[in-house]
Amino acid sequence: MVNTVVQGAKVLNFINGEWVGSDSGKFAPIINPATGKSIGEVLLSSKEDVEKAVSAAKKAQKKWALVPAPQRAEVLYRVGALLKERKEKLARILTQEMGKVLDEARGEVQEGIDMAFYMAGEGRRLFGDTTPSELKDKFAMSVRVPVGIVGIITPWNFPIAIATWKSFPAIVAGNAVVWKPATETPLMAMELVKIFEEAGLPKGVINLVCGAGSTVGNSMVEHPEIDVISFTGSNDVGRTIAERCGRLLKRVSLEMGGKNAVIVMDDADLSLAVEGILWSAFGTSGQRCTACSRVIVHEAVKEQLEKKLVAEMEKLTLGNGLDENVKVGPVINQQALKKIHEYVQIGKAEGAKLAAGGYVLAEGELAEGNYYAPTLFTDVSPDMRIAYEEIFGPVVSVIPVKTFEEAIEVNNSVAYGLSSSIFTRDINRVFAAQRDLDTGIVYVNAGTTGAEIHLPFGGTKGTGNGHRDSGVAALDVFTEWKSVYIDFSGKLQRAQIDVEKS
Ligand code: UN1
Repeated sequence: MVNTVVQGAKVLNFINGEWVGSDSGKFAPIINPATGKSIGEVLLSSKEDVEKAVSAAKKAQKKWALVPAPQRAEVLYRVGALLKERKEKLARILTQEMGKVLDEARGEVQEGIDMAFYMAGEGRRLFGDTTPSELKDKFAMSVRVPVGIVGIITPWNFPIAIATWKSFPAIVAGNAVVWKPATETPLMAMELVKIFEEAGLPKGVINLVCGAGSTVGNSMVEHPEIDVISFTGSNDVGRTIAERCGRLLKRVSLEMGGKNAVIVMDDADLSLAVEGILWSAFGTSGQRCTACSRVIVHEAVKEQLEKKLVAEMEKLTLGNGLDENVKVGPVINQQALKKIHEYVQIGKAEGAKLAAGGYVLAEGELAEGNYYAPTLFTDVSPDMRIAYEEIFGPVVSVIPVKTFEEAIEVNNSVAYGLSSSIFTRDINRVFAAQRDLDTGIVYVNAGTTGAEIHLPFGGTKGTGNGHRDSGVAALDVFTEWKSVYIDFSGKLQRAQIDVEKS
């Protein structure tokens, strides 16, 4: 049993292969959300630190791009092996830093391991296309080339998995990376960077610049030598980044959350639906972009479903995620706790019925952490704010509907489009739903969470801007297409003009 207790950790920047401080001389505490206690501190960088990281990345990238891709992939295989070896230790640090329960922390590290081996395999593919030319004795192909320097900005809710979704494809494709992790979760960033270091990634290919607020992020977005920004985080920040990148003609990939629904039809296996809802709504305390925060239920099974749900919710144990019996951990910080509680007041004022939860755990040991009781609202209508705004906490709204068509319509009525799910045994509804649900991810007879790393991850509408993390699709963010024409006719052939003569 690995029993890592984190205390007094200090996270610095990693620039050009060295762990370094900043002239800012400032640090912020890292707080364990389960206890409210500081477990370390993280450097707060300045614009100059971003400059240093970019110049290191620039130098390193030129050489890295010339390393054959199968050799670049060897580093990722080693990263994958180290992640696997350290899975338990990393999961324990992750639980203490972010709060999610151990099983989920293990699952998150597993996503990183899977991503490492999957993207390492890409080192022997990175497929391009060959295409016939219009002209005789002319060869045409399109190849993927690295974009150059990639800026990645990652959130606290999946501090290691999302970092691997972004950095692994960027690195295997021949880019260098400047990475700003979330202020709340720099320990996982430090651990991943150490693994890159041990795996033999040349210096400067990955650079870590820690910070809080917008200083580091803004400097990255505005930096003329950072070619792409890949961001996962809040809608407000994402939109600001998109505006700035738009002005600079900088490619930007955004993933900004969801208002994901589970649809339960009248022919559903209700016990299975309840399990699916519990797992996807209260796992990670509802702090996943993919978390279920709406249940759209056919009126014929509404009462039965609600009863079962409330009964099962009462069994959920809240507490420190290091305890294997705990099912729901804390939320990330006091600010989040406050926001969740405010939404609960909004729901009540809007006339929704509070069927379970709705309070902060304010007594005993739990009062020291940021614990919110799993909460269920019933009799919610789609026009209430709790039904269409992202709460990012353990709060679910049950919305009754009369038909399958109405269920689809309600699902699609929100401004987000990340994930959705339907529980039904009707094969025709299954096919119609996978076509008509307008989200980037659709589940049938499963909750809204649990995306696998070899499929594209992302969504429609306010969730993003059309790009995808994960899967081969991620390479579209981190590569340029180059079209190459090789004429071996020995004469000047003029495309479009000489076609008939050739
Ligand atoms: C996120 O919340 O941003 O599908 C990522 C899931 C996880 C990843 C979630 N595999 O729930």
